Amino acid sequence: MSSDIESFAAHLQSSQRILALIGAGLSASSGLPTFRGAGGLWRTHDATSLATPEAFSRDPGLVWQFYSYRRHMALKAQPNRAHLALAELARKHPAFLALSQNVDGLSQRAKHPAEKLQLLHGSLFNVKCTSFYCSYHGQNFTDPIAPALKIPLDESDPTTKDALHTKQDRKELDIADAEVRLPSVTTADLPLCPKCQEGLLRPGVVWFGESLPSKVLNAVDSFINDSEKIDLIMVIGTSASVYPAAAYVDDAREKGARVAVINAARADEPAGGLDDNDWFFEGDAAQILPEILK
Ligand code: BJW
Repeated sequence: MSSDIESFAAHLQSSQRILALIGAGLSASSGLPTFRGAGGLWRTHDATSLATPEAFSRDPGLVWQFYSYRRHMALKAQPNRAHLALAELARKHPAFLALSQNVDGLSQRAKHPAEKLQLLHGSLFNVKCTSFYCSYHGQNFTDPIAPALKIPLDESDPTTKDALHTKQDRKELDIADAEVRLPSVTTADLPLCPKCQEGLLRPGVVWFGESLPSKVLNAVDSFINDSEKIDLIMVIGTSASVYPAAAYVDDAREKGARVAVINAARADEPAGGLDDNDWFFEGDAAQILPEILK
């Protein structure tokens, strides 16, 4: 295992088919929390425990508050230098595909070409109807998606009451903090399907136990299996602990790919471990990617 930028750059240069498996660490320096480790708690809830159909059935109000908060944070965040570097690689390389587990929309806002980006776990800005009888799927960027999900202003902060401060300047309550009171939300306050007007809308993300979109699975399968060889897979800012995403690392290896891991923590290497032939670049993806991709 090496951390030699020159040998990586030479391999990148000669690579004909390249994959990148992307995770939450890519957006960490844009200020968005990861799922596991420090920052993986939303109030008292493990973030992954809210990402299940069971959690939504049990308490749709709480789950919508979690997702509405994340939509708000993602819209306020900016793509960082790693999103931009990957988008540039995607624009200039004819056979590059990014497999993103992220739902925050930052790669799209960095102008990553849509045909070279597969969203494995959906998007915070997709919504779908939960009614068995309705097939509505749509996009929705309205923040908040329903008035009751608006994040309250911090009334104890002087800017809130100061008429000279614009709306944007005013400080909001940090509802991710368990010490801050969460406004009560009932099912009647939650967004309804615009098509059938009856079913509750839910976030268009892939929760545990749900299948990834078949269109996405087919596109990834074609990229990996329609050719004899993959030259390189970059594994960026992900714990590579969620399937089927994590299995793409081994699939690419089986097609001959060399593996380059870019991660803030050396302990978070892909499940099968690293080979002598792999690279590991330890640190912030937003700093490392622009350096190794230039
Ligand atoms: C930095 C950094 C910086 C930080 N710079 N790095 C095979 C074996 C075992 C189990 C299964 C299996 N196949 C399927 C399963 C079940 C399950 C699964 O994988 N379970 C595991 C827990 C074992 N998978 C599923 O249920 C999937 N569905 C499926 O397979 O359907 C068919 C089926 C169903 C049932 C049974 C069998 C088959 C669906 C998975 C959906 C995952 N959904 C979530 C939520 C999405 C919506 C949302 O965002 O809320 O996706 S969970 C969560 O984890 C989210 C993420 O995309 C995903 C991965 O997390 P990620 O991105 O890797 O984040 P972290 O926090 O884990 O890691 C961040 C990394 O960044 C760390 O390494 C840091 O060190 C690093 N870092 N700062 C660089 N600045």
